Amino acid sequence: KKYNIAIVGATGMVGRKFLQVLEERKLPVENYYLFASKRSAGKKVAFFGRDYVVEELTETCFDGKDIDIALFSAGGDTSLKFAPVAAKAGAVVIDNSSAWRMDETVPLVVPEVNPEDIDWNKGIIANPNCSTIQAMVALKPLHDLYKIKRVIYSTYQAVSGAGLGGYQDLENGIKGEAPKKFPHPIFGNCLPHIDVFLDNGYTKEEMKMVNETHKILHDPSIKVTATTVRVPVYYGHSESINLEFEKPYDLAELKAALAKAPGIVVQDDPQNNVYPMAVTAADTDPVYVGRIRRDDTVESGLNIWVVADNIRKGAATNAVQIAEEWIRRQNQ
Ligand code: A2P
Ligand code: 11C
Repeated sequence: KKYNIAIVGATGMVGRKFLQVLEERKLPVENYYLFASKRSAGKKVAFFGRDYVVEELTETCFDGKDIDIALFSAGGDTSLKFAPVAAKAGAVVIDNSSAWRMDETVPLVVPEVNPEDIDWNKGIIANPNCSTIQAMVALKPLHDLYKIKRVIYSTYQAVSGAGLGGYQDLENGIKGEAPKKFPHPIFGNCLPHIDVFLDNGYTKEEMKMVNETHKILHDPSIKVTATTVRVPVYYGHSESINLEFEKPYDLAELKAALAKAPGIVVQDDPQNNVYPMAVTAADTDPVYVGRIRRDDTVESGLNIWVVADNIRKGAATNAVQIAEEWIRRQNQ
């Protein structure tokens, strides 16, 4: 069988990366349909060597198209309103926004970690936040072996995570212009502020990391805390992750487990200056793990450094991998 795929938000930053990733990975596809707002209706987008005309997203735009999979990245409000419309029209929606992630009827999936959750979808599958996705790929093999008791995330997140506006704030900031997207300059600076501040003093980004970790690992007992920071990097989120395990571990065995886990590339040769970096992770799909070392301040502690491209594995690639896994499960 060949499938019909819709891309909603096809003109956006993540939407365009959806198209690039779909071109790279060979999915069994009959037809593609591209949707965006009224502003883009009629625009032509080059895709698979031909021009696709962008259609306006409306209540009836999916009718009669027999769409099997709808990849959404058009903002939370658009997803809230239109994901159910696409699902009702018969598609499985893979939604990149935060709108549905914590809904109990919606699975939140990283294909290397919890692909089985795809099976209980009721028409919508959520793609996690970028900073959560890369952490989950790294933590899953360790949680399986040693059971994580506590996690401390400290992130160093690229401006592209905030969309085109974030990207431009860095680009224009270098030229001395004032920021428009961020409340302070990002060039030459670090902002301990991603998304909005909540009543508990944490940002929404920090609480996404806490809540999504519990949901994806199916374990609300893990103690999780986070500080998320915007840094002057274009692409690639970096994360210092401090872990405490229930069980003792052997460091060589732990490194070997990471090296053979799906989706991970270990880069850990500090003597030769080899460790994950945003500039080498940018525009690639793996999650890179390095600086793997014991934290001796607790019984069974570990520090790792985890880097991935936030627009690829953090968004488009993970969503397309969910689509691939959904197709695989349809044909089992
Ligand atoms: P458009 O280009 O027509 O505005 P980004 O995350 O880079 O800002 O991109 C957002 C994507 O979501 C774009 O493709 C944008 O389309 C689309 N989008 C935003 N609002 C809507 C809406 N109300 N209906 C449909 N698509 C929307
Ligand atoms: C950032 N993580 O880097 C955010 C962007 O919930 O999908 C992704 C927001 C989300 O700013």
